[in-house]
Amino acid sequence: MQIGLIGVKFTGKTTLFNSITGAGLPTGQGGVEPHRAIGKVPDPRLDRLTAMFNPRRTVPAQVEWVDIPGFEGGAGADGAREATRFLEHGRRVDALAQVIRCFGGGYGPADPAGELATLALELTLADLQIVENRLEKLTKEKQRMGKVANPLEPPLMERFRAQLEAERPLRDLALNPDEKKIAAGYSFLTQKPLIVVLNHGEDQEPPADVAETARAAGAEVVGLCASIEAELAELAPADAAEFLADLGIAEPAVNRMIRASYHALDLQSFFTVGPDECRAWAVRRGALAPEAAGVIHSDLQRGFIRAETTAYDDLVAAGSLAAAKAANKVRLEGKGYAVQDGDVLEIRFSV
Ligand SMILES: Nc1nc2c(ncn2[C@@H]2O[C@H](COP(=O)(O)OP(=O)(O)OP(=O)(O)O)[C@@H](O)[C@H]2O)c(=O)[nH]1
Ligand SMILES: [Mg+2]
Repeated sequence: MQIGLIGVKFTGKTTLFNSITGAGLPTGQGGVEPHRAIGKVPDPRLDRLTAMFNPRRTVPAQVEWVDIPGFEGGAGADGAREATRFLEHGRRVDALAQVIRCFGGGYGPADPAGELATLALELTLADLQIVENRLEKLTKEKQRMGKVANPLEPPLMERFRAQLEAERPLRDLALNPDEKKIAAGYSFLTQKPLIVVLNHGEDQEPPADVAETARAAGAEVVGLCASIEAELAELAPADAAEFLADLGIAEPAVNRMIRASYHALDLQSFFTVGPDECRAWAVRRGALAPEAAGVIHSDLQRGFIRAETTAYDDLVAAGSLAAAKAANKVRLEGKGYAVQDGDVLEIRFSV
């Protein structure tokens, strides 16, 4: 699963990318090629399990981040349309995280509402272009063959066109499974989950009106200060803890952003525990136990028998797996079990 950092130039995308992935890319330089790196998903529950099992290693869940070069937003939508490359990179990721500059300074006055509107317009126009091309093809097909291959498609594309012309994102439309299947073939930008990151100055609050507009468009909104996050990411753990205490917060703000992105991707975590390794694994929400087993190894999915399952809260309350078992909190779940966020699993299998 990939999350793309997107937005106009000089909003702090690369600064944030570095804080999330430790990539150490130069900032303030722009560039035209996207960068990719893996980022850990911070999870206090995994820290707690590590304290409980004292394993040889701890492995957090991971997602891939793509730092997409910024586009010119200053000239408004016309300027932005010249640079369509960022849209192509955006099309290839599973979710978009728009970084918006709320701090002033050397890059001129901040225009967070303008940045939000400009990107929304760009994504909408790009999707509209695809829908119109498709409708044109469908009309020709109808004229030539007397019918179209999939009669569901023309009315769906008409619905998409109306939605986009009203400047509303496609993610707002309720689609049935057949319609979802059709839409999936097009990688529509306004259908992707959107996280809006309001990058504010050191002593500022994120603008509430912009946050509200973004939420109304179905985005998850996170406020943070990327330069503070970058500083934090470079500190030794003890110094970082002191810095956080000074700020009066329990963890770096970027952690909230990573988790919001993880949720936007519709992912959840389950855990495996033991003396060798405590590990968090990313799996689709709603996944059944064999699919979760398959995230660990394909053999575990193929030969799945059952999953010994303990809810995270039950394990913590009991204090150990043995105590959880004694308290009847370890369940034997079969192939039809939908894995829940925080489940601690031990997969029984035979191949
Ligand atoms: N004051 C302040 N400056 C920041 C903040 N975040 C980033 N910057 C600065 O803004 C400049 C641009 O940051 P980048 O992270 O390179 O921005 P970008 O969005 O990757 O830029 P492009 O790749 O050109 O689109 C750098 O000089 C950063 O140091 C912040 O929260 N506050
Ligand atoms: Mg950059």
